[in-house]
Formats: sequence, C-alpha cells, structure tokens
Amino acid sequence: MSKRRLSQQQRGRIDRNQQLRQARLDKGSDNSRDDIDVEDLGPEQAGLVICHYGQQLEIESTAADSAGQIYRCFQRTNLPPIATGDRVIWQAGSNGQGVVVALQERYSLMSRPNQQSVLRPVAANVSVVAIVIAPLPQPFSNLVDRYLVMAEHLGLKPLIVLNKSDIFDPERDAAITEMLAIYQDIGYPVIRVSSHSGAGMEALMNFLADQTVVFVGQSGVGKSSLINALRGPSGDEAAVGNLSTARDKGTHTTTAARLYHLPGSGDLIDSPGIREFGLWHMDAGQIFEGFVDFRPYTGACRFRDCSHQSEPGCALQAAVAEKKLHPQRLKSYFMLLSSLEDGT
Ligand SMILES: Nc1nc2c(ncn2[C@@H]2O[C@H](COP(=O)(O)OP(=O)(O)OP(=O)(O)O)[C@@H](O)[C@H]2O)c(=O)[nH]1
Ligand SMILES: [Mg+2]
Ligand SMILES: [Zn+2]
Repeated sequence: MSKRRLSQQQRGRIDRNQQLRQARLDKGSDNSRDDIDVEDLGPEQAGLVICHYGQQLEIESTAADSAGQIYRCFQRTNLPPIATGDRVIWQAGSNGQGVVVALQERYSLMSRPNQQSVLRPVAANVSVVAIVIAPLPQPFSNLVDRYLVMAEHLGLKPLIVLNKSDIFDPERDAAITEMLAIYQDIGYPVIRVSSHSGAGMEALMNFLADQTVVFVGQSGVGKSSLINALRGPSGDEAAVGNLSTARDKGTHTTTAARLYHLPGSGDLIDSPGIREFGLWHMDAGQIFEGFVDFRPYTGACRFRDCSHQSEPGCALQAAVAEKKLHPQRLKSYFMLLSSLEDGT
C-alpha cells in the first residue's frame, strides 16, 4: 500500500473524528457507546475489576493519580471473559465510559457453571475460598465437597465458615457438628462465627488478613452479611436479603460477584449463592485428587481400574472399614462421579 493512500486514510479518519467531536459539542454530553473512537480514549492505565454484570465492567483505577476511582467500562470483543478481581489495562473515554483493552496475567481463576450450564469465570486472583454454611438454610455436605474439590483443583486455600452461630442448636444441628468434625479431621480449617453477634469474627479476620478471598455457598447463609461485618461501616454495604418465610431458603439477593477492600489489607469477593453446580469440566481422576483424604490410597487398590465400590482389595473400602476414612466422603465422591455422568 502506498504512503499516499495511507495518508489519505488517515486524513479521512481525522475528518470523521472531527465531525464526531463537533456533533457531540452540538448535542452536549453524549453517552452513546458507538461514539467512542480510538482517538478519543485517554492513555492506557492499570485497573482492577470490581464487578462484572451484563456487558459492563466496573473498573477501579490503580494509577497513582486516580487510585480508587471507579469507571464503567466495556471490554474489547477480542478479549477472553473477564472476572471480578482481574487486573486489566483500560482507557478512559471522553464520555465517562471506558474500554478495557488488555487482561493482565492472573494467578488463579475460579469458574463455575451458571444456570444455563455454561462455565463462567466468577473470581480471579483469589487465594482463599471461604465456603460458608449456616444452620439455616440447611447445609448439604455434597455442595461443600464440590467447592473443596474445586479449590483443591485450582490450588486455592479452602476455609469452611459456619455462620449464624447465634442460632446454632446443638440438638437440632447435630448433623452439622458431625459434618464439621469430618472436615476438621481431614485438616481443613473451620471457623464458627456470627455476623450478627460478632462471635468468632476476630478469628475470621485474622485468617483473611492480606488475602483475596471469595465467599461462596448457598443463598441465604450470610456471605454478604459477613463481608459487611468484616469491613465495618462503609456507606456502601452489600445488600442483605431475608430468607423466604415459607421454606427458610435464601432469596438470591447478590446477583453478581463484587470485590470489596478490607480496611487494612486484603480483598473480599462476594458471590451469588447457588444451590448446586456441576464439576463436569473435570474428569474422574481430578475429582479423586480433590478428595485430599483419599490421596494416601492412590494406586493402592488391587485392581488398577478399581471403582472403589465392592472390588476385593480396595484400599479405600479398607480404609473406611478401619475408620481411617469417613464413609460420608466416599459416598460424596460417588455422588460427584454420578453427577459427571448425568451432566448435572
Ligand atoms: N441469625 C443470624 N442471621 C444472619 C447472620 N448473618 C446473616 N444472617 C441473615 O441471613 C439472611 C441472609 O443473609 P445474606 O447476607 O443476604 O446472605 P447471602 O449468603 O449473601 O445470600 P445471597 O446473596 O442470596 O447468596 C439475612 O436475613 C441476614 O440477616 C447471623 O450471623 N445470624
Ligand atoms: Mg449475598
Ligand atoms: Zn479401590
């Protein structure tokens, strides 16, 4: 292509931009996204994704002169899906909207399938997964196990948080005590707290200091309430929703993952509660590895393709018989495997 043709193209673009600017001046402020032309964008700068909902990203500037300011941005279509917690490069537009132009390397990415069974990124650059349960709504150990497998698979540190200790009833909730004992025996940290009474909150805060933590679990267990309690009065508290009166279930108050800074150092990511999610992006071997208490028995069964159901010489069944492995864990493992097969 000749230099002359290039310069003609350039001149054409300059003319078009001038017309656009003039049109904007004539109209006053204009919020339409189509008007953002490359030449209208400010310099590239670093930012942190605070929230991603629909097509929009909320980006917090991390540049020294504007640190902490929030901008609404779109992302360039050639970029992969971007999640809350991602570090990005973005450019401010002249109409208050910005454009994310690059995704920086992430050291972790937690994804899970959405309602339509499409695997979606939820939180990036997370170091701890806080799995929250409560006496109400009633916990499912299989859901906790799914989160544990996912955390192990991603190399993230899991923490199990029992919230609402103020309404914990040792008799009614005996099954929860038993469930938590299993996790503690395996070596998982368990912290009992109440975001309402403040009990245990200091221990939780100490565990989370300097970390980037994503709070996960069923709707209504109090993830947003815990985040509010950890941050203290801020003026931009996360929304909290009552349980449905009929069934003691959560009411899906949080609808998109959102990052909050702790007053000291550390970040908390609130996530929408879900009741179930599949692990079908993993294979059976990866799920086995996600049960850390099974690891001593890897390759120890008599048959190499042992299904650990009823074969002779099964090391896992032997460990259960010797009370070295809790039967509930094996049961949960089979449940996860069968959910892989039926795609749920
Ligand atoms: N008794 C008691 N209730 C609590 C506690 N923490 C939260 N709650 C209540 O539990 C309900 C649900 O709290 P949320 O913080 O909205 O729960 P969530 O896990 O964020 O729910 P989703 O956003 O729907 O996933 C609210 O009515 C809270 O007031 C607690 O420590 N004790
Ligand atoms: Mg919430
Ligand atoms: Zn076996």
